[in-house]
Amino acid sequence: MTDSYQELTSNSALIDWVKHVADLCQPESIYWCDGSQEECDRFCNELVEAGTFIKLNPDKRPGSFLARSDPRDVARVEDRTFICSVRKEDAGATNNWEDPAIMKNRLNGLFRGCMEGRTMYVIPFSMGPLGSDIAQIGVQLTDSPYVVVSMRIMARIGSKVLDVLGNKPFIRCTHSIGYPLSDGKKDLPWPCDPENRYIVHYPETREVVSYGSGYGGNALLGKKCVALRIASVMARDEGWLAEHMMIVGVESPEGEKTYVAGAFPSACGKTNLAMLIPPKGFEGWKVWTVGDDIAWIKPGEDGRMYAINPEYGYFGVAPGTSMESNPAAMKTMEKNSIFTNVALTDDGDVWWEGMGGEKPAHLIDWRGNDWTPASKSPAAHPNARFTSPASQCPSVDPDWENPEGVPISAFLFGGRLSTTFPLVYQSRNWAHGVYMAATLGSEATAAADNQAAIRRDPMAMLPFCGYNMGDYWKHWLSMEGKVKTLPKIFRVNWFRKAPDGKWLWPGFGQNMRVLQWVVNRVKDKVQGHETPFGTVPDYDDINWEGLAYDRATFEDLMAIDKSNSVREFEDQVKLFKKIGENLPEEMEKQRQAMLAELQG
Ligand code: SAT
Ligand code: MN
Repeated sequence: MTDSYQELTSNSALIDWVKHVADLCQPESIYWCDGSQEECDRFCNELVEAGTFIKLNPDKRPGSFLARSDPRDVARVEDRTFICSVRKEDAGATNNWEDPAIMKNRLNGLFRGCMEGRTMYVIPFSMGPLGSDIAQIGVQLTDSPYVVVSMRIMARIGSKVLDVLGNKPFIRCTHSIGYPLSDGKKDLPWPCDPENRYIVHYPETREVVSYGSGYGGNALLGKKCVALRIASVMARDEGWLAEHMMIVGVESPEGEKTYVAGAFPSACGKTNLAMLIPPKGFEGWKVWTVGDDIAWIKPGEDGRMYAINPEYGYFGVAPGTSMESNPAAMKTMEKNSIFTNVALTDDGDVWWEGMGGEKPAHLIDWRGNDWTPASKSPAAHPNARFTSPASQCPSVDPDWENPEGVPISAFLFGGRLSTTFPLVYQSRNWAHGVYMAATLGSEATAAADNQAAIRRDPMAMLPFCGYNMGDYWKHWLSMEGKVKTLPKIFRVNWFRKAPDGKWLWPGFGQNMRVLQWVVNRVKDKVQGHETPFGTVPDYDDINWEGLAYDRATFEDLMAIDKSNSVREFEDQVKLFKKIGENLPEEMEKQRQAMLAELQG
């Protein structure tokens, strides 16, 4: 056995680790993935035979499949996600922590014999273009073929990764669905162990161990586990940023391209922004997609920050995605895609709520039951997903695989806020911008008193920062000393409402008007004016061609209400208290300055 491994790789640490995990998990066989199309087709056929996959109608959706998960395994499980740093303080107040020795012991118990009767797949993967200085190599061991074919879309996998890896160290990712086929036990279409799920990170040794779930970020370990939680720790140690950000290139009719990266908590239209189609009035403009979810950003030799998208595909929320809201996403998933927990049409295609058009008269819902428009429950699960190759995106940036990355000129941070926050404002300086990003959040519920409670989600990284949140903010602040030309920082809010509850801003493609202002600010082409929040556009600074939007509505959209704002800045104390001892002094200084501005 060992001999044949040595034909695949000379990396003896990798071979030893694979053998060690196999000894523990007792799989029936071990399979090293080469990443080829032939291999993928074979696994997809096996998944169809096992009942995990339904092959979609090849005339409608070539090369595509539908999977229905166990209804108990439908999303990331944050309460079962742990950062097991050596010191508890290094995980901080916003992460679950357990002593690594205790956790390893517990997981060893769960993993013992957990792959009996199954194949253990070895998936070498590269987050980032193969061979890029910014890329990182990991190896995932898993007993789920669904994970293998999904990872092949989401990351660059297979033999070519082993060639680049050589004898170098790699990020160890161990995954099991936790459903051994011992004593002739029958398999299920979606085997899992929802009672015992664990998503565990050991930041010091750059390891991930995941048990019991086959879904999304719980199981495709290159994504949130490696590219955010582990990478954020590497970034801290090495002086770069691993962020939960989309990346776009905004191209003017003159062909000038400005790259912008943006962080948004969930349900803020991040994917739509990443694939924005400029509206009427922006003829000759183009928005190019570099990434929809994650950005790794490093200082370049010219003193600017360069970003890559470490992923190879999109794992997007299907419900709400339509030809109106996001035509580029719809085109991306026309073929070679895996759909999970969407509904199946009678002609073998997919459907979900918010897809547009008429509701089909009959569907099979995400649980496998008959569904009609009279049914009470949704046909697709609200967290149903499409998994599609980024290369199929019609707006994919020609430089999306550039190993050097693309130069970032601006960072956007945006929550979903119905009051208080204007459409857009720019920070006064770097530290002020970091403070604006750290206090980011979305409204938790619509409240009666005109100001709902804000669920804070610093930099949209709350579930993804692999270390102490206070130290993470310090790391962001420290960039000022290290990077010559830092991106400018902006807060945006597409979701402000009038007192009568109507949206003040149309959003979607119209957000282009804001992107253009951001680009103009970065290039010093417009001034705007100062407010207690930061620099805001004047009405005449925005291109209104193609949109009837009057001055009075714009004033409402941009208005800064003193009492609401004071309440906001006072409310931020709760988050700062939670961060505790590791809170950088600068944060409280910024908060006090904002209050003073408002009250002055
Ligand atoms: O399931 S993922 O973590 O990949 C997506 C998400 O929940 O944000
Ligand atoms: Mn995300």
